[in-house]
Amino acid sequence: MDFSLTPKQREVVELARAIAQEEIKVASLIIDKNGIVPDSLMNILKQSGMTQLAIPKEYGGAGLDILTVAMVAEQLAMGCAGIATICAANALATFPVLQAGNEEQKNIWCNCLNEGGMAAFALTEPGAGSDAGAVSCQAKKVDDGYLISGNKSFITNGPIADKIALFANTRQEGGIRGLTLFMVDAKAKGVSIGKKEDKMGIRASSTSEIIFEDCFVPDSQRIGREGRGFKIAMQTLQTSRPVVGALSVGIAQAALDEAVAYSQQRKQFGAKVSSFQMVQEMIANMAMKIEAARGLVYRACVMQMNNDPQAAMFSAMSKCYASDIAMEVTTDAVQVMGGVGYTRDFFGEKYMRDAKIMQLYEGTNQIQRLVIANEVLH
Ligand code: COS
Repeated sequence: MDFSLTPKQREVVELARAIAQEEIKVASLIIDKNGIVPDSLMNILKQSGMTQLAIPKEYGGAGLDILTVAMVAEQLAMGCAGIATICAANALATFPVLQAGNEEQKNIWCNCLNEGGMAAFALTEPGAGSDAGAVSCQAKKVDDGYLISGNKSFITNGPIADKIALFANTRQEGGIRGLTLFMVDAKAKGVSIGKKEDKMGIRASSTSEIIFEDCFVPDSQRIGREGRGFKIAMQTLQTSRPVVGALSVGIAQAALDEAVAYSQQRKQFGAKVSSFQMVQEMIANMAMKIEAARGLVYRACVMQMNNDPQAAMFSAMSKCYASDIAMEVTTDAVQVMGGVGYTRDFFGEKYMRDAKIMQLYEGTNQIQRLVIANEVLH
């Protein structure tokens, strides 16, 4: 399988690496503490195209394929997984619009992001997490449009979004056959931001409730047919899950690099701790797991690009495996670093906190295993 990039794609990945190392990583411990991303850093992300990763050439973007998007996400996560999540969430919200929107809708959406706008993917609700079909947010048909009412929760980019890819139910009785996608302006009347979450990790990324109270959305902002929303959401998550895998690989690689550097300067018993075989065993295992995960993530991306019939399973596998190893590797990195890794003055414990969400968002790893088992058993 070919993971090679064109010179242009390689340039974008290199740019992401430079931004991650020179602009993001240096600021990330402070951002992690106060949860505020400076405007200057947001501007760098916007001007460099990092918040528009999913936008095709014909809509004014760089036209990156999903493999390149994943490689960029991996690099950004090596700087800070919270910042990388801000960019990845814009892509997640854009995928369903590109998948099911008409020309006008795609143009409106992409122009907004190209001009520095931010986006949120609003599927989850207090009562609809893993059970995505249980969405109760209602879209009631009225003349020329819909009145939307309901609460969305744990929405990444919620507080900073300009555009919302919103899944609501056009059937009063609920159920997946009523799920419908809308493109909603975050400043529209009847849209407000509710509770902002105080999270364990990825603290650079803001997460909140979004509340809809009789928000009028015109017919022209319904994306796809009524009742198509569940399939659009599933296809979107299938596309995006390898990107979560890539974020996980980035966190794990950063943790390994940190642990290696520390082990090569820390001395105990008169020798560098990297010279001890028990530490070497941990380092070797960490490196092996990261390479296995990276290979699986890249493979899942190429399978999507080739419309391989097993793409959904590999997407789930890549997200599940990479996030599980990110948790293991970051935990071991703290172990190698000892007490220092446990303090907030160093990156070790941050990587561990950031890794945890990768096992949870865009479908818990239990859900990924259901998708995999379903495919293997049928
Ligand atoms: N692409 C396109 N369509 C898909 C699909 C995919 N990857 N996966 C499923 N579908 C379609 C199926 O083809 C089926 O359509 P038909 O009814 O026309 O046959 C429909 O969706 C229902 O599929 P299925 O019966 O497999 O769905 P389930 O209700 O069993 O639910 C899970 C499947 C549990 C896998 C799904 O609810 C899920 O992914 N949940 C996690 C949601 C999530 O990730 N939440 C995180 C919040 S978003 S950040």
